[in-house]
Amino acid sequence: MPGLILWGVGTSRTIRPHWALHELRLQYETRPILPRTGETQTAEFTELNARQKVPVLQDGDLVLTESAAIVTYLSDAYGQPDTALFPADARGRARCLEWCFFVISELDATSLYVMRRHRDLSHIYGEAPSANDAAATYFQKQMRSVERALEEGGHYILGDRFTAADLVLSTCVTWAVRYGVPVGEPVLSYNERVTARPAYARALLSNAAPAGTVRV
Ligand SMILES: N[C@@H](CCC(=O)N[C@@H](CS)C(=O)NCC(=O)O)C(=O)O
Repeated sequence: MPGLILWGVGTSRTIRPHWALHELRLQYETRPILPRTGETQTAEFTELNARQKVPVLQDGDLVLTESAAIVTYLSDAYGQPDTALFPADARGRARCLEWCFFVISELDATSLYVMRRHRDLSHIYGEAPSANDAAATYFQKQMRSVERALEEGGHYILGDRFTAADLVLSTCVTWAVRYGVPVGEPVLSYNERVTARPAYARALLSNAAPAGTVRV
């Protein structure tokens, strides 16, 4: 069994690789460090990730950051025909990557993370109510493409098979619901379906922050 080590717990980004590891039924060790505790600022961690962010995956001498890149690598390196998180054919893989990049750039970075910075983390990044409102509106507009994909009738975003696109998308839908951004019924039922997966329940446990941690 490979020596997989995952750094980071407690966030919508860290749950992605935990979830992928459980979908792929891999054994791994967790280093349960959290943002804004000082744990991402240590010399040891900065040596691994100069960006001082979680999640980080170590697989032997490979050190990988960025949640969606980690999910992709894990599936490519360890996916079996029944567990892989990407379609095997080039076009299917491209479509899945297209969704992953869309989710990470449009839903996460441009919408939800803007809200996170200027709401929960406004003591660090400043108050910006109009940026918050615009980000919520933008999120809802971008979600129309998700609604349309689901209208095509598949159980998952690319049809009948759960893929990395569902994994990353679901973490953003859950995040939006937590922030009170309106999400339509078809997307909510889709998200219930996806988060009912046993691997998600295990990922939630693996991603739980240690009791008593203080974040600044
Ligand atoms: N695009 C990155 C974002 C990673 C990120 O921003 N991580 C935050 C936690 S969600 C972090 O580690 N912040 C460092 C800190 O605040 O100490 C990914 O998807 O992995």
